[in-house]
Amino acid sequence: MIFALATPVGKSAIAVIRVAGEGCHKKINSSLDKPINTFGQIFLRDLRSQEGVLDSCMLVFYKSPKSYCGEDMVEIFSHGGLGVVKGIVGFLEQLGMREAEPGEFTRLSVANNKMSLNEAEMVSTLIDSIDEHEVMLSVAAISGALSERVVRVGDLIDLLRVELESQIDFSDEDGVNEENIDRMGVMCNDIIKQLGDLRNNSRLVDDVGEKKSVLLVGPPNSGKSSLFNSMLGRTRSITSDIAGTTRDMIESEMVFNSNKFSLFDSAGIRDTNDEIESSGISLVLQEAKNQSLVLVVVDSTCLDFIAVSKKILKDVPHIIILNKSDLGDCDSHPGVDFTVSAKTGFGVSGLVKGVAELISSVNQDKERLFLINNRQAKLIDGATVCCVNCLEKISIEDFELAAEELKQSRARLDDFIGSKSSDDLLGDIFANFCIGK
Ligand SMILES: Nc1nc2c(ncn2[C@@H]2O[C@H](COP(=O)(O)OP(=O)(O)OP(=O)(O)O)[C@@H](O)[C@H]2O)c(=O)[nH]1
Ligand SMILES: [Mg+2]
Repeated sequence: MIFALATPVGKSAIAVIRVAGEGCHKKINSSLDKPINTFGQIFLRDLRSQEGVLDSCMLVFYKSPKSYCGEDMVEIFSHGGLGVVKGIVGFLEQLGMREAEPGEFTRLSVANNKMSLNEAEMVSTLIDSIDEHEVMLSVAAISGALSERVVRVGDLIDLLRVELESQIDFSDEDGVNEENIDRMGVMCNDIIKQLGDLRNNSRLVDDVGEKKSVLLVGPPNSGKSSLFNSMLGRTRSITSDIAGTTRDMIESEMVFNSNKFSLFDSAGIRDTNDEIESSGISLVLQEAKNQSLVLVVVDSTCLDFIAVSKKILKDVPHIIILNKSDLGDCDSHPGVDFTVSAKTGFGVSGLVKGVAELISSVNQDKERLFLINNRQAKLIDGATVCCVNCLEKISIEDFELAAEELKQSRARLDDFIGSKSSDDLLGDIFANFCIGK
């Protein structure tokens, strides 16, 4: 029997402790003021050790196979204090249970055929997701649609293998039938196309969980730091009328309508012969290339900077902001996207909204249906290469090698779903999970 704290360690309103394994219902029931004999419903009970009541908790019993991991399970919702949780954990150990390893519940779920390996991997991606779109994609990846597609391609591979094997058996006797070769070519091409579609419809998990970043750049004194503070709604960066006030990059986190991003204030960019300063400036420009979005801040004294920055930032998503509208010059200038005043707050809320919208659309290919990780992408790519090789072998009528390539391709799809995965591979994958999942 295993147990794990499923919520983070720390003071909180409630904590969730999961227990799994044969006999766990009986063990827990013997420690309750009144036993629970109904599954999938929540009950309020006192959990007692020999010393006395540990906590008054809510409990749900799950009967195998109808549980997250497919085994008998109990979920205990206790008060979230460190003392309470420590007491319950110690008590479960006394009952002979051991603490689960990271991802052990999900691993059991794969072993018990509750989910495929690729779906299990997406459970940890879902937990790492920080925006709604990522959540949507990872939930879809867990739901099984992708696994079904992969299984279907696997079935097509099996069909082609049967055809190929029969060619190997018969070609000696009757010679090669051109029609059969054509048909096998069509089948193989179809498999290659389906694998290609899968890959093109998938977004790589790499950037999931990575926070988006927004950088303010502009000439000295244009009001970058003032705007930075105004967007945050508090003073975080020092401002002054002395050019060159900001020296280092300053970061602050912003959340707007569930969009979370890091906002950076930077040193002013100016033409300079000073070596140290110019290397600082090229650092800012280099940084600018790695941002999700760059906000170029100018005022009416430095409108030339608009053309310069547009040239430098041509491959980076950016917007041009004309600051200090309160000084009177808020005529529309070509290339300006937002006119604001950091001093009076004019236009700042509209700017924040615009930035949040742009951020949530950057790098978000809404067309993509599936989310895959590097391991899964490599397997699909590998399976495709094998099929391309197979097609070539079919064309030169080397059916034995063609069948071998297909076997390799099939093995990769099996690894994708985890139907025949080794313990080592499973160990590596689940080591990255959180405890309690
Ligand atoms: N009137 C007016 N003054 C502003 C506005 N925004 C900033 N300022 C003033 O402009 C000066 C420079 O502002 P900062 O925010 O320090 O400018 P910065 O771009 O961060 O400057 P560096 O860090 O030196 O590159 C300060 O005196 C600010 O009070 C604005 O919207 N209107
Ligand atoms: Mg500044």
